[in-house]
Amino acid sequence: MLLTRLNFRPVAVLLMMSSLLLGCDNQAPAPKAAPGATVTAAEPAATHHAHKLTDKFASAETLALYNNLAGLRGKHMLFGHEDSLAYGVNWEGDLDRSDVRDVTGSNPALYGWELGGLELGHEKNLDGVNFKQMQEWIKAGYSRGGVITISWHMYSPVSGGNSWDKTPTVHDIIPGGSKHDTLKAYLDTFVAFNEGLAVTDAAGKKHYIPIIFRPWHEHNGDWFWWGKGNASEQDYIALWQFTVKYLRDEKGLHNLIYAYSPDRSRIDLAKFESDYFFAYPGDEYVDVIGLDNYWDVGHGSNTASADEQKAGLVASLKGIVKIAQVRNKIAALTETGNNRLTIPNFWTERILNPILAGEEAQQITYMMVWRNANSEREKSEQFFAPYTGQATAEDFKTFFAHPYVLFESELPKMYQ
Ligand code: BMA
Repeated sequence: MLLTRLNFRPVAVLLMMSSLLLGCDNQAPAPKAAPGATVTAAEPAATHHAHKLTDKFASAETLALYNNLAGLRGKHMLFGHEDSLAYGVNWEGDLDRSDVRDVTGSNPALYGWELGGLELGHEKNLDGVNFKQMQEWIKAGYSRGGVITISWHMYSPVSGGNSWDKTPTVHDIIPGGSKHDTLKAYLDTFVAFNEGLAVTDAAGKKHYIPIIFRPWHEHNGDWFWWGKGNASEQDYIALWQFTVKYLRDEKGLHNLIYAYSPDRSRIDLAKFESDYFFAYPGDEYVDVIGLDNYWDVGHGSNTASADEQKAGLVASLKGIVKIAQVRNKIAALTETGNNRLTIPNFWTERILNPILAGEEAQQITYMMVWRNANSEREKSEQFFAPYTGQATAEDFKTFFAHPYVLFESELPKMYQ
């Protein structure tokens, strides 16, 4: 409507164009194209200037995604699920199925995928997901308008152990370290994976699927080799900054939105900000002010009452929303969930109602629950989204039906 009116007003159009140009952060030299890497869209999207990404050459689609997420603040939150299309609690091998869709009729709005094992040249990730198939699922989700986020439980380049192996590693893989080249080679496997995420739109333009990239997560916990106690704060920051600079500036990846995600269980709410900023890489290297919070939603080791936990969830979300607001970034509950969903009415009682109770917590842009492990193959019960017949399935439908919560079938266009 507005644009149509402006079309008949040349002066208004000129004014609009000049303010867009003035607003353009396009003074820096063109990005260095990586050898062999086909890089699209060096120019920032002309129509979106509300927010800046750490990558000033982010592709138009990537910037649009970020700004569209920002635009939903306070009105909607995307619901996400890890490995949603790959397997479910009672099924595996279907190429187009999801426990979330079995229950609600829609796929999640956000798909989480995990790279652990890619760096070793494995065909499948640490949870048995085939990487080629993962690329297909990523493309399928994107083509339906869904949003993609990727994490990486990387094996240690020093010990060869998995990410829970606490062998000190970080100091050796940052610039100047004896295993720095191994880190580069590991990151190169993601560059190659990303090459498989190029798509051509209806107009014949090639671009890369925007990805919310969430490396080195939960670093304030001590359970990963990049975590507190296993790496110094300074080395962690160097690792994060190198990762961004390498992928963005050296390899020319311009489809990444960088998400930082400490763990709530190691944050004291009384000093939220100082704890949250433990080893923070800096505003120039972070786009999403994230938080992994299993603690306040029924974590087995949390002895606080349900009401105290709800208050903790709200306070922690307020904390990230405030941090994001000051920095003109977006906040997100990057991981959450109640393993095996033993809490009655979990979705409304422990997630939706607390988030909607005040104005601040509801400014988060997305939440994601972790995976529904296939119980037969993994010989374990681990799931965070309900499956058909699961005790919280009905409550999940109520959650799904609430206008605040967006699933894939309800998403507005996120890439324009
Ligand atoms: C963990 C668990 C593990 C899994 C890992 C990586 O939290 O789900 O079973 O291997 O994430 O996805």
